[in-house]
Amino acid sequence: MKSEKKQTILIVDDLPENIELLARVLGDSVEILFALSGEEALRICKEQDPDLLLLDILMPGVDGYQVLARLKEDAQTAKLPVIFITGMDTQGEEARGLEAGAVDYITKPIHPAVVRARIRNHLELKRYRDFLENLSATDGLTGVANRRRFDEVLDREWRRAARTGTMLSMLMMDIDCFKAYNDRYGHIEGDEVLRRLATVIQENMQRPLDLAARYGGEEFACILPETDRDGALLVAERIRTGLKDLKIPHQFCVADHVTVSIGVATMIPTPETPSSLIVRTADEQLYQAKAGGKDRICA
Ligand code: GH3
Ligand code: MG
Ligand code: MG
Ligand code: MG
Repeated sequence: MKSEKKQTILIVDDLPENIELLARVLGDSVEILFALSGEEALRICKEQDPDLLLLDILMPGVDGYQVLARLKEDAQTAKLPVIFITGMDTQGEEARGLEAGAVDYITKPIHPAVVRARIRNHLELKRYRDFLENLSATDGLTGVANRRRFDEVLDREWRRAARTGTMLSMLMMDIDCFKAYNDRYGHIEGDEVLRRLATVIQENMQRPLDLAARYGGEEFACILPETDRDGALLVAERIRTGLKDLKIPHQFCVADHVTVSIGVATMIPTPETPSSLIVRTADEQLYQAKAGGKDRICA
């Protein structure tokens, strides 16, 4: 696997000495976070998205089983791998822990070499899962999100904006006269144009929640949560000029260079309307931009 980024383990135990012992066993090949209670653990899981949780069962307040159950209830944390590390060493307890959804069950006192090996194996699985998830959501040619990921994120952001009553914007972009470009310069050069536009788009989206995706062949889309019409127009204009300023020669279009037309849609979603409404609206605006002469933005 390529990714060399250190993985993060959250150790949860009401006794600091247990945390220290485990941290020593793990060494510095991983980032370590810790929590002294179930409540704190749940908060850190939401905020920091660790790769693996080492979870004590018996703790005052929210115990390990409750932590696991609550993680499973929340889509954001449901898939986080949890290993119980506990003094409860009967087979009945072990079965209960694994049935509750823990990926492993380790009893105290721990054997450092065994614990280290088990954790390493689970981290390896997590790394591979992340790799596959990322692969299945990424467009192979340009590296931006693919259509599947776009649909997922749009749906999530649509529902979130409906809940909070905030504005959601999107851009639909389509390269101008791209068929002619391929015909004149070849598909390899055409692919390079798609990559360069993807880079321009990514460079011009600044907020962490913004998403750039390849919507179809030579069509890209951006989801801009909590962004009003003016904000969306600003992003669109930066992308339009950003591509044009690359001055990629194109003899057979409106300018002498490769250009893009962009449709902008902004709305406050309601729970009754489907998220496809914003796509349709952006599409209509894109059509207007094409009809108006291309290399422009309509909103
Ligand atoms: P318009 O200005 O109205 O958008 O015209 P257009 O020629 O760009 O639009 P049209 O939809 O007729 O053609 C889109 C072209 O995009 C057709 C296809 O050759 C090209 N295309 C789609 N996907 C890819 C791809 O992955 N690589 C390359 N090189 N070209 C692609
Ligand atoms: Mg305890
Ligand atoms: Mg098209
Ligand atoms: Mg086109």
